[in-house]
Amino acid sequence: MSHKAGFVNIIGNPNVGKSTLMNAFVGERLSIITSKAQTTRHRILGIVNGEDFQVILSDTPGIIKPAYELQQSMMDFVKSAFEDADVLLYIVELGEKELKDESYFSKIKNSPIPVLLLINKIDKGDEEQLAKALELWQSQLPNAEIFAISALENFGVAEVFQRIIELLPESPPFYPKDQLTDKPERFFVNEIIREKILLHYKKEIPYAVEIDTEEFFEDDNIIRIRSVIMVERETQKGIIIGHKGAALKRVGVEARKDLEAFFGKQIHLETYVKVNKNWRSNKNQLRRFGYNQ
Ligand code: GDP
Ligand code: K
Ligand code: MG
Repeated sequence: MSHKAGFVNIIGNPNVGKSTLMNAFVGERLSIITSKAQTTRHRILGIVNGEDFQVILSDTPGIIKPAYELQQSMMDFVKSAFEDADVLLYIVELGEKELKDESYFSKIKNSPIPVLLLINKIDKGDEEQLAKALELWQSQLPNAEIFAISALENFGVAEVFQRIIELLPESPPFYPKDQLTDKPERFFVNEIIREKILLHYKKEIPYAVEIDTEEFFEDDNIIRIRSVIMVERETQKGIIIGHKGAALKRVGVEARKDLEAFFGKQIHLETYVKVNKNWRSNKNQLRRFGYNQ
């Protein structure tokens, strides 16, 4: 029997729905999703296995102009998304005009690999808006195949997936057929906690936070986890903890619920907050948190 396998890279502006789409393909919450830009910091692989195919999707941070070292390293993940792909999924949302960084746009335009342009969030608009968007993108990217989808409502997603499989080369699988992602368990713990921080704290706080899971110990019926919430300044530590510890407690309770759903096991989660001055600008620190490839 013939077998197809290959790499599919998902790119686009912040907040257009890249992580939502990846999760819709994989059927699991691999990538954290919030309405804030820069939710996704790393490149994450999601693997979809069938009897005669293996689709390896990679979710990337949205395209931004780097302002500090962490952002620079996030953009390196985006750059690598142009390499080694068999299919490129370029996501825009209904009403979006153009890519914020033009150099990427010309890369997509001149891409030697097939580009599927996905107009996402069509649940939010009407037919007139969609017709306008189709016209705009057909003229902007004449080489791309265009699909209208709603990643959130799982509309049109199966059609895109079907087309991806058609475009993949004949190849044996690259990963074991029971593997879902390339990231270790601790990575998902960090991400689930970071999602709660993004949801519950304002302004710059989430961007000053990194999570480091120091302990992940799996027993027969429970997983014991200890994670550090790293901030840059003493004042941020106080904000994270909150009045009588209430804010941190909420993060812990919500993260534990999600962790139990993710791992399908009872979770004991311990979190504490530590100040690590200027970790975002420190190359060694960033490497430790997995940002340098
Ligand atoms: P990313 O930054 O490109 O990875 O975008 P996310 O997947 O994190 O999604 C950003 C926001 O858009 C979240 O609030 C999602 O729930 C929302 N979103 C994603 N896809 C859709 C969609 O098809 N329809 C609507 N209405 N919202 C969506
Ligand atoms: K986002
Ligand atoms: Mg994302």
